[in-house]
Amino acid sequence: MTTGSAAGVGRERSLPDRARAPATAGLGGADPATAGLGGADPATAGLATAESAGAESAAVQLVAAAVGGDRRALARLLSAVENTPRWWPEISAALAGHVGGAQTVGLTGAPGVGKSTTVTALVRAYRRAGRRVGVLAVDPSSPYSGGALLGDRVRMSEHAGDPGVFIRSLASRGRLGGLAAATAQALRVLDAAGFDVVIVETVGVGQAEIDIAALADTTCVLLAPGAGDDVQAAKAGLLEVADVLVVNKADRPGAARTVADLTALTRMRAGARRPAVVRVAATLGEGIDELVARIAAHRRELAATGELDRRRLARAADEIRGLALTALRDLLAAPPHDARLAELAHQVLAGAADPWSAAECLLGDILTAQPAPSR
Ligand SMILES: Nc1nc2c(ncn2[C@@H]2O[C@H](COP(=O)(O)OP(=O)(O)O)[C@@H](O)[C@H]2O)c(=O)[nH]1
Ligand SMILES: [Mg+2]
Repeated sequence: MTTGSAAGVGRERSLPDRARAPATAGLGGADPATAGLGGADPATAGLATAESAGAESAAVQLVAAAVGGDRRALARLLSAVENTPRWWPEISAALAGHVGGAQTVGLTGAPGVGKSTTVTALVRAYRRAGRRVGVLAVDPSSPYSGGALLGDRVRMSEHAGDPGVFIRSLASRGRLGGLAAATAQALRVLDAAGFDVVIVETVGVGQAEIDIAALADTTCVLLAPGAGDDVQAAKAGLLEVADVLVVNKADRPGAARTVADLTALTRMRAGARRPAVVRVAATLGEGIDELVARIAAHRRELAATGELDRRRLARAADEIRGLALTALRDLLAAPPHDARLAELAHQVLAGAADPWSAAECLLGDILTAQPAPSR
């Protein structure tokens, strides 16, 4: 299903509970209360720089345009998210009220296991079902466009010009809270832009990538037959985050063995919910319908058991904690608290204070100097 016109794309999502707040309602564009999180940079006034007083900030305008289906605005918004963390407070304030409607799916696994190929096959399947799909590739080594790997571009070119598909590679430039935080913001942008499904591809090589995988409602961990991939994944903690285990390259020898090994491994998980194990040959499109069905079943189960809300709550709390810690760290490094810190360090060295009471002192100073914004 294609709408043909970019303006129509925001209406395709059929979730009934999706209350679309007016784009400008209650949004804290240039609210000084948000300035603290953005850092002490005078440019924090941010996207609003050239705006006249009382006008909507550029962030609010950009979000409104992206929510309305403007793909160029969406691309610009994602660039702002990627490159300019100090704008996040304004952007995320403007996004509030538009998010929460998308189904998010994470795909992770070792390089070369077939994530991009599987994403492409999933996009095709979701489009056939009339669903609008956003893709975030958090894998600097295999960008979908503008990068080194021609293969990915060629495979994805079948979706070029389809207004129901939006694909974006994310480099690791987000500084405020790191790549996982930048990805969380980008996910929120695609969610607000009305995509029914948002897929995040990330290379499963470290804790940061596992954190990113955990951003999704449903996390698929991909493995390929042989090569001890399953053992590696178990070591990396990847199996722990798997809601669905995908054995890709099932056209290769050893797939049945890998499926059996993984099934045995998941049985050893005491108490925890066991992930489904799905056989896929992404290049041939085999097993993709079953994968789509397993992802949907997992998501239904999450919603039915209340686990979806629990996960989203935990994620929101994590994010707030991360932002608060970052803000606190920034405050510590900035005047006058850095000077106070140096002074306290001298006192500790001279034996006039101990580190614990000095820390309490510093924290007291910060809290009295910067009362928490009340909104
Ligand atoms: N034989 C086989 N090769 C596959 C399959 N899926 C992906 N590949 C190949 O594996 C290579 C890496 O795929 P890619 O999707 O880029 O992996 P990623 O690094 O995990 O994103 C490519 O050459 C694909 O054509 C499959 O199901 N069977
Ligand atoms: Mg890839």
